[in-house]
Amino acid sequence: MAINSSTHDLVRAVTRCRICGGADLIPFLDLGKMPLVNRYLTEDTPYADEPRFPLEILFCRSCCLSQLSLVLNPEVLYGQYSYFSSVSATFREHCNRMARGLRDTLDLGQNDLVMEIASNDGCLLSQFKALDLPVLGIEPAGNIAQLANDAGLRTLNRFWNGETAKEAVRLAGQPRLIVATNVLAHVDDLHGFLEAVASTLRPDGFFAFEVPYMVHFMNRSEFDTTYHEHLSYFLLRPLVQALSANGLSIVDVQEFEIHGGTIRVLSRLSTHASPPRTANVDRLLRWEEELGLYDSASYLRFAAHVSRIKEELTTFLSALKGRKKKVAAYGASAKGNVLLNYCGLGRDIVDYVVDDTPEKQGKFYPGNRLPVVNRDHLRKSPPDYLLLLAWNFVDELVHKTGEFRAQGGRYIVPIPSLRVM
Ligand code: JHZ
Ligand code: ZN
Repeated sequence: MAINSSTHDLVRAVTRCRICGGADLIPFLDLGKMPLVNRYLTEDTPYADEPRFPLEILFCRSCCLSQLSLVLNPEVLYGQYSYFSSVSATFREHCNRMARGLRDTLDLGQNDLVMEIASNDGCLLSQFKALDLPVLGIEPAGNIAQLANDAGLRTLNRFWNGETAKEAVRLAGQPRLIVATNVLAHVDDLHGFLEAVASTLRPDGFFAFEVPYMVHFMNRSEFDTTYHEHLSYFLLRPLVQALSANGLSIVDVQEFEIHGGTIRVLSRLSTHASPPRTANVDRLLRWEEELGLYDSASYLRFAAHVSRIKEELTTFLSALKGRKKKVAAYGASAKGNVLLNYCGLGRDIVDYVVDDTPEKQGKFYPGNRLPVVNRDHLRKSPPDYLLLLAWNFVDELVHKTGEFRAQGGRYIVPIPSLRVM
């Protein structure tokens, strides 16, 4: 879908909390007007086709859910998508462990269907399939669903909702496990989404999902993970409330380092007699409270900290340019573009962004219009410094750029705070 009429891109302004319905929403982080950071441009994309929208987070004082102040049209954001989960070896490994872990914990067998919501290119689903479990993917991006189907992973090209759920059951039967990684934050109608999950699961079924954890967003200054796709920023407390409102009970929660700090929540139907939730659940809830994250004052301090990060990074990069140093970036992540646009960093500072995703190469970052190129550029036009925009994959990126490093190249890691290596 073309993006040229900004009124049709905007669905609504948020005036009530998407979980509790409360209207006591406190704005705490305003990143200004931001383009759609996952909508890569071609050289001749007119500026008029590059709309910008306010990017601001609100904190709900009733249920503690942080959420964007506006909602954009999901068809515009996800009809075609340029993020392919399988590009990162670190994430592929994470998916491999997740599939084996859930298979073992839930004792999944050949009659237990695994359904994945927003299955992307099948990075996780292929791991379940490799364990001989029947699988079905649901993925709204046409280009990505096609790719998964071509790879032999049966995938419905749909957004997840009650209708899709019925269609999925007609096609493949009721799932014993529904998985969803990095998608709950993208969903406006969270209750509709969870209700459809609860009505689809087998009575002995489980719903396991992963979301970036708001504790780390705050503690590690991950403000650049704020973009128009990420409608919600989750603590465990509002998640427990949303699950329970839709007939689901939390069983366990685990923490992982992936994507800057993620929680995996395991839940099941509240009607199904189950053992009490693990101690992890209460430990994290206590932690959130001790950190002051149920109190809006903590959030108001955060914005000042974000301004300092901007100040430090831009001062450092300007000084490098003053010394005629060449700077490039690695990892054309969505968050990387938020960082660049928020800090006002453009082609005068950063020459290009390397990314291994073929669909991003040859395109341009929205906003600053930095060219996205393949890894060969590091050799053809080597920079002195490489800004790691996918700071969540630092080890993998450093590992991949051995030649750059061997020739004296240095890395700049911007988050949680400026680090040069
Ligand atoms: P990455 C993603 O956001 C996607 P993004 C999504 N919006 C979400 O919710 C969050 O994660 C949690 C590239 N790369 O994952 C691939 C290489 O080129 O940090 C990506 O373009 N080579 C659904 O986009 C980018 O970097 C590599 O070796 O903010 C990473 O993007 C590796 C490791 C990555 O986040
Ligand atoms: Zn709320």
